[in-house]
Amino acid sequence: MDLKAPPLILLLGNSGSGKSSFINSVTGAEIAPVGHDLYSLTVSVEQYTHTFAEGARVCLVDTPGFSEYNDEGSQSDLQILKMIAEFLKTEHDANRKFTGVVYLHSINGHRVSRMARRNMKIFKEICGSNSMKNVVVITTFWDQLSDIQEGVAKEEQLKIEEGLLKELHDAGAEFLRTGHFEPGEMPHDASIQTPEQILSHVLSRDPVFLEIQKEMAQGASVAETTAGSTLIQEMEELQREFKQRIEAMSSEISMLKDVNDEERSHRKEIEMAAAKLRSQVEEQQRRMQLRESKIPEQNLDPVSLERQQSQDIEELRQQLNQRLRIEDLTAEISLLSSDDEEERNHRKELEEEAEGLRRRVEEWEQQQQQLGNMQERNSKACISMFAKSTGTG
Ligand SMILES: Nc1nc2c(ncn2[C@@H]2O[C@H](COP(=O)(O)OP(=O)(O)OP(=O)(O)O)[C@@H](O)[C@H]2O)c(=O)[nH]1
Ligand SMILES: [Mg+2]
Repeated sequence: MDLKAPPLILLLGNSGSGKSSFINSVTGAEIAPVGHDLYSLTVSVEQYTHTFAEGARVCLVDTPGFSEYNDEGSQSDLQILKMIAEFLKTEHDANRKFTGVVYLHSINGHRVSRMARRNMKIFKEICGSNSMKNVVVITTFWDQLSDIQEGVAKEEQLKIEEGLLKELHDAGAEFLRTGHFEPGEMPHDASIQTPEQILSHVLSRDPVFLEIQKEMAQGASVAETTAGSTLIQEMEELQREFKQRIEAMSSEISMLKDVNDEERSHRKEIEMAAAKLRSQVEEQQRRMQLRESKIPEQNLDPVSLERQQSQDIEELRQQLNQRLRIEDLTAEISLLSSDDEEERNHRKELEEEAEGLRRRVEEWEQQQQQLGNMQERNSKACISMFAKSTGTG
């Protein structure tokens, strides 16, 4: 082992938990790119060496964070784990152990999402139970809490709830609090420390190899490590859920199509009835006009004239009723048309969502396939190496 190499500190945590910001605060320089909102900024594993005033050095390893808020997972989570695992394997091969493994978690989030729980599980599996004494959980964003008790309660939940960070806490991992502070500014509560203060805690431990390093050193591919198989299992579970959702959406889409067909034929019937009424009204109008035009030529006696007038009144009444009926039918048609449009839009939305889900499932399947191929290649390489070393190849 290179005795001059500075102690290694690995930073892990969800995207946006503040890993890069932590490094920038310690080094006092904007060297690690910092993200905004929910977009992951760090895209690769990067090492930053910092020299303290007294000359000691430390190497901080920044990593891209897993998705936390998107409960549908992210296809890149698998690539991120692969990137981190491969870096850790290289460090193992160079006999470089980790003095500290830090898990950053924002105390300011609304709830611990399903993805955040999964990420905590993967973190525990990356470390393994033998490196717990080197693990430090740092909760960030304490500067943003108006009520510190709110953060204390959330931190307590992380420590005691099964499936969160209980195992780390029970195994003796230290929990520390930090936030953003201006240079020289001291935190508003004694329990909160600046990143620089925190780092001195982390540096006092004996370096260790992490579980995932040991697993990979024994020949496991990323997918075969405990953390890798948990991630793949979770993604398979999500794939199953997506497929179920696609099925449910498809049956809703075809139901909407049936309803639309029914409504279309109903609308056609109404339109035909309205057209028939309209032509009847036109026919009556024509007859009345014809009659009116003939009146001066006819020399009707008073009785015939009265009969003629009451006949006209009756026809006018009928015309009025038919006009009202046509108006009703026209209103019904336009109502049906607007419903139709709403349903068409709804169906379009469903179709688009289902298509998106289908694409993601396909992407995952491709990724898993690639991992499978990789595994196969690794196994073949191992067999051929074994054959060469035993002289049987
Ligand atoms: N107020 C406050 N803001 C923080 C804190 N930590 C991080 N931020 C902000 O949160 C955002 C994300 O921070 P990053 O340091 O990029 O987070 P990250 O963990 O490196 O994220 P990825 O690179 O995506 O994995 C940035 O806008 C930071 O300024 C904190 O403790 N307090
Ligand atoms: Mg980052």
